[in-house]
Amino acid sequence: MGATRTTCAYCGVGCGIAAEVSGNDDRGVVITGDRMHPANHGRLCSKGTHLGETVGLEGRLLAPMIAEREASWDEALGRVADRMRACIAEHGPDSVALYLSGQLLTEDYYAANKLAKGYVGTGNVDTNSRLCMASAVAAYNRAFGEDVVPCSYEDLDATDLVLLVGSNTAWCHPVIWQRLEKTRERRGTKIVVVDPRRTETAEQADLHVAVAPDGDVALFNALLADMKRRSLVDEEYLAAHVEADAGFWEDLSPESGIPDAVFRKLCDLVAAHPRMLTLFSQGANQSVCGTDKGNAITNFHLATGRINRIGAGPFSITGQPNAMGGREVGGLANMLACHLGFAEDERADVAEFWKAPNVCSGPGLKAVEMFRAVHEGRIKFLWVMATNPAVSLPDTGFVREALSRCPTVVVSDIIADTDTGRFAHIRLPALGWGEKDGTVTNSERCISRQRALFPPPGEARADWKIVADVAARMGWGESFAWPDAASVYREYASMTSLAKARGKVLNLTAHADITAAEYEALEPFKWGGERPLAGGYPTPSGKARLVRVTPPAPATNAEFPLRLNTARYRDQWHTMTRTGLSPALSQHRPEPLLEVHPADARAAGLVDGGLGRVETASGASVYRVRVSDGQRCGEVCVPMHWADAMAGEGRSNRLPSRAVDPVSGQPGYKNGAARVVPVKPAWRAFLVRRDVIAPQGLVYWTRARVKAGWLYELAGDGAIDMAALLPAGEQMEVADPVRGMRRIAVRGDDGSLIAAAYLTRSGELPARAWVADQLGLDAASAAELLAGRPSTPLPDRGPIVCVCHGVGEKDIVLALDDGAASVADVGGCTRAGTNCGSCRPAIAKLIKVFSSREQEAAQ
Ligand SMILES: Nc1nc2c(c(=O)[nH]1)N[C@H]1C(S)=C(S)[C@@H](COP(=O)(O)OP(=O)(O)OC[C@H]3O[C@@H](n4cnc5c(=O)[nH]c(N)nc54)[C@H](O)[C@@H]3O)O[C@H]1N2
Ligand SMILES: Nc1nc2c(c(=O)[nH]1)N[C@H]1C(S)=C(S)[C@@H](COP(=O)(O)OP(=O)(O)OC[C@H]3O[C@@H](n4cnc5c(=O)[nH]c(N)nc54)[C@H](O)[C@@H]3O)O[C@H]1N2
Ligand code: SF4
Ligand SMILES: [Mo]
Repeated sequence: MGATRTTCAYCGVGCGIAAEVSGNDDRGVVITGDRMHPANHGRLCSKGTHLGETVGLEGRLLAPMIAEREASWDEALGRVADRMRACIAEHGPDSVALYLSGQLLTEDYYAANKLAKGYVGTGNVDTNSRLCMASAVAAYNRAFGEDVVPCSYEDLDATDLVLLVGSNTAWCHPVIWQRLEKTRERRGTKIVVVDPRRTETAEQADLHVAVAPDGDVALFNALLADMKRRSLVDEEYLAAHVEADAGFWEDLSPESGIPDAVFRKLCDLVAAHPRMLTLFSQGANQSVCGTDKGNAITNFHLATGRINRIGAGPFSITGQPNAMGGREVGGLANMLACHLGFAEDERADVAEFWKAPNVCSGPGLKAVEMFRAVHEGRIKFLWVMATNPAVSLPDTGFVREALSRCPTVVVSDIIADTDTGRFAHIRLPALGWGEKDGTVTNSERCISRQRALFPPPGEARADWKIVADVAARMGWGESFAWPDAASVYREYASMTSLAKARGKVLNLTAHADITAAEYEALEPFKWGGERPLAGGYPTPSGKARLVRVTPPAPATNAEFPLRLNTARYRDQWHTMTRTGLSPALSQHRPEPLLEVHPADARAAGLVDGGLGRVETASGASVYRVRVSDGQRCGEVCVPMHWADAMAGEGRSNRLPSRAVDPVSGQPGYKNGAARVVPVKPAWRAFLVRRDVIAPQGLVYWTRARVKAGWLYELAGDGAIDMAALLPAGEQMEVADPVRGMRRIAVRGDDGSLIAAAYLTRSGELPARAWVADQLGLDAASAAELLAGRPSTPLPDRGPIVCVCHGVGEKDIVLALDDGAASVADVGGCTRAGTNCGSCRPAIAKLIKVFSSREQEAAQ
């Protein structure tokens, strides 16, 4: 069978994939980059490359569930419709809410939006994109009059200066990063990273601006003030295409908030390179002043005329594979549909198009407010699709209280046990990546197809189909009678005529009559083209707007003196429901780390490799401490990924407050108030075992996927109940009561290792990798297992850097010792970095550290 061309399941880069299915029963699939796809031209990062490891049926939800019992679709759909109907009758349509996701396909989004806003009559449809790029959307709307990204990926190839603002591009949009690296090689493009942390992206930059948290508005205002002083404002462009808020120029403060020398360097770079692109992401958006940040950036580009030209513009890079599709169909609570709002004529046109009896009267509640309304009992029916709010919303203590109070929680997911699913009354099994069929829109407005590779597993159905089935039960079947995804897409494309008629850029009417065969063969294409705003701005005056924005006052808090940042890891995706199943992806960061500056660590008594608790006004969570001078003093950072399904601690959204940006409603995840305290458990242990357990009563535990099972890190006080941790089988044991050491290995009936636990109260624990590799094997002797290492010692490879070829940090240092001097040399010696390339920034960093050590040694 030939390869199927589809699109990656993960980030908003939207890489094309060629997938070759190797057999129908084991769902084996060989993944390669699609050379024909304009987003990646064949490149893939570590997550895309290892997609094949996450398409198995492990952990899948394969049948509808009512509470803990399997139900037929008939019963489950009937139950959902009955509850929804009763809720509307008793409490009105606004008591119903849908919480959607940028991981739905456009067709799913369209169907859900139509059901809620047109038929139920509730505006309470919002999406996790509220947590992601609502601020960028609001900024674009304020500046351009429509949510239109004015750039495209071609600009990455043709730019001379790139500012990466609040973006760890090398980890979160790796293929964009690789494209920028190529441009840098070719044109000498300069890269500036604006981020409080020295990330792997910042390590590679020509200039790292370690801005204070939320210092971006001040920085961009000062930058523009400096350009004005240098007469580099484009007066001609301003006169023709832009209007400024009253007092805009007078208010522009020259105070950059960063050290003068760094600011001067930045200004000189910016002055010298008119072909300048600003990519911004969560460090900009996830802030209580995120919309202002977006406008500070956009103001800069408008005022200097660095927009609508090749290689220039303010480019919001999106997170999820279909964050953009949701924005287009109207999945955000403050839009009706297809870039239309709630004006009388817009509502009337939508009602007519949908033949909808019940178009909602105005905007609904945005995500954080939506859950507040659930908490207060104003929303009584909540349907969550393709998102895990019990982990990903801020202040999950509150969110979980809300979920547990809600009379009806419906969850559509692909995974059986998610933190949110634990609160559901009804769970509906959805088709996942590789099974579903439809379209997604990436960061550059490029629409491409996701195509099915496997037949639907179990009872799972497409998300749009589940929505249509519920609509039918509600008596609205005729308007939801799509036979296939192509029909949904056709209806949506045709509906964009309403946007077109209003002079908006969004326009897919060319596809209003697309046939099923054409849809099947659909090639990636960009709505709006390369430079969608070059012909004028979709505002009444045709001009864009310079929005007056002023920097926020610095936040201080005596009780919680540190600033708390939350971020992503290179090889994990969000709440880990899928990437957490991949042994390769779990090697990079097997545990959630609390990154802290050496001075703050010293002051708090935290030690590298120990445990530390972060406390805020909302909650507390425990992490493995990583002391790092990549953090600014006074700031700590934790990952967003760990959920209760994966760990007993490290769930970071216990910590943030529910404060949001006043314009966009996006939470300020990246600048909270916190303090840290050391955690000193009486004992530490690790455990490998074939299956999943959830230990109780510990100070800390996490699990990470290894080839034949799971690796658990554990810590606790008082006695440890080994029996509760280990399965039945033939046990071997050593103990040293003086040092509080105990080691137990368990073999199954066939002699293979099914579990092993290593405990200490004061000493060291063995290295994890070899022990984890023995799971499921019967090769090692009892003595070796209890020693935790083979009798002929293997070289210690250090932490794994390249997950594709399993190359460790120490392997790379050896290659450097042998004379390797570049990332390419290291690749030649060790193969590290030669497959997906996601680890190349890490290798470059090792080279830098190594050569500076060599220099020191030489002096
Ligand atoms: N590996 C991986 N890739 C992903 C995802 C994933 O889960 N894993 N998720 C995808 C999704 S949905 C998204 S939204 C994107 C997110 O992609 P990114 O935005 O790159 O990811 P984050 O790590 O959340 O945040 C980026 C940086 O913002 C910085 N920051 C914090 N506060 C400030 C500030 O005040 N100013 C500035 N300038 N910077 C600040 C943080 O230190 C952090 O390094 O990634 C996508 N890609
Ligand atoms: N502290 C902190 N919190 C954050 C962030 C941060 O930077 N810091 N970032 C925020 C951002 S930008 C984002 S985008 C969110 C992401 O947060 P979430 O959306 O909550 O995270 P995911 O783990 O991607 O959840 C997707 C869920 O959908 C399921 N799923 C996957 N595919 C399908 C499908 O096809 N159909 C259905 N029905 N289900 C499916 C998955 O199993 C999973 O349970 O987190 C936000 N939360
Ligand atoms: S950059 Fe990686 S995660 Fe993002 S779409 Fe491409 S392959 Fe997938
Ligand atoms: Mo996101």
